[in-house]
Amino acid sequence: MKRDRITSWIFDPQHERMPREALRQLQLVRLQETLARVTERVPFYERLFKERGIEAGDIRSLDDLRRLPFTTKQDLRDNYPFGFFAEPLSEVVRIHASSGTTGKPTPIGYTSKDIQTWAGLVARIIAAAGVTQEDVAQVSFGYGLFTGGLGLHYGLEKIGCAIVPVASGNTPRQLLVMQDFATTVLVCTPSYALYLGEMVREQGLKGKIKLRRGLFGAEPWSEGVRQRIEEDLGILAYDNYGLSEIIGPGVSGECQERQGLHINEDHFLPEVIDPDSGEVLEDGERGELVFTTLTKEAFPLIRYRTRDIAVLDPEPCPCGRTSVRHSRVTGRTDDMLIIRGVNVYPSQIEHVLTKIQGVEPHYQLIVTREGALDNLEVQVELNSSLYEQGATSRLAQRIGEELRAVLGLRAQVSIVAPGTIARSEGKARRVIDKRQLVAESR
Ligand code: DLL
Repeated sequence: MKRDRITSWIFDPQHERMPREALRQLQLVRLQETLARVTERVPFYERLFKERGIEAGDIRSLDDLRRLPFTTKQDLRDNYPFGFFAEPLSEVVRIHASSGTTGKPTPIGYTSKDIQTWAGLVARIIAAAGVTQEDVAQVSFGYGLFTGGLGLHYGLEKIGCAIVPVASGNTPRQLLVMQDFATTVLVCTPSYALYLGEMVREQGLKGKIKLRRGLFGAEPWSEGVRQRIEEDLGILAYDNYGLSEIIGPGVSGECQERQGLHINEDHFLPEVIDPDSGEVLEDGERGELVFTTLTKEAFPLIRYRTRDIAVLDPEPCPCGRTSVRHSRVTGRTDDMLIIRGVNVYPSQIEHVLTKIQGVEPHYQLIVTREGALDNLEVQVELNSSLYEQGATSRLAQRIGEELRAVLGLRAQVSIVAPGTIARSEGKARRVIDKRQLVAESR
């Protein structure tokens, strides 16, 4: 019964505001248990620890974690499909897979307890964003191997929301459901929210919808995109982060302060490392997020390198939660483009574009190579009135100057007609790197 769930959904509420020392103690106990389990049950770890002369009992403090080796995506691939499972398939009740852009997807197993933990952690994040059982939630994430749809679904259900599992795609139907079912919470990728917001604006639907909150994640997005989504849909938008290998959504999310994403630290132990040297960085230094799972049964991972770039902030949050926060994830180490020797993240370009009045947050980056020289083309849309006024060359020049100031790189800016850039229903594909296509076709 829905009424029963209202009181029972709160997941380990004492952990969210636990004094740091007690939280660290809990992490240590859970880490030691996890190490004992993986040494016993995952041949990869058993072998690796043996090679390094490490025994599970050697890890006596959280600082000792640094002695353990990292786990990488390649390790998961090398043990495809089920080599990292710490439980027999008879104990596994669900298998998702990470969205492999190249090659085979990585299967991730969950026991029944993992599924419950996951729902509890997602519910925490949703509640921190101010969603309650009174809400009607439209889940416009894909349901399937991707963890977004079912992950958010189970968390919302735990809170007691009325869920509309519309899944991704079919935008006219999304808009219909939004109006007729009076949905109050939208759950999808920020790029799809941007597209839905554009449709709401263009079709003059804002007065006909009841949305009040948005839970967006699964890809990087900028403050500029947040503002645009909030204006178009009349909502407050919250960022949430996760990755399939670690659990899916539910790793971290923003509270009402929206000053960083609280990590569910009683279940995931975070570190930030220098992606080149592997050295652990101080809090406040930007680097690659690394997570160790502390309670996962079927798919525990030790020091998993996410390739996601962020900064950890241990300062207490005014909301009272004691967990460490991380900054927005601005991109992945493997999203970084190297153009004429300059490192460029697509998120830096988005940041520049969304700050210029009249420029729309719809863009695509096309990288080509002529001879030995790389060329970056930034295709971008203007709002239709500026476009119709023919302000294109003036604005293209201004965008080019601002990009040059930020990136230290000359880019070719092409203003395209409104609506030309493909809109995304899931994770946006912003970069077309034709250099790779040439290399791959050889
Ligand atoms: O995207 C899990 C998820 C679903 C998170 C729904 C939040 C909401 P994967 O498909 O395995 O899992 O992709 C994980 O997506 O390593 C990041 O690069 C990126 N990512 C996820 N959330 C964010 C975010 C899901 N809030 C990969 N900001 C991660 C930036 C994000 N990047």
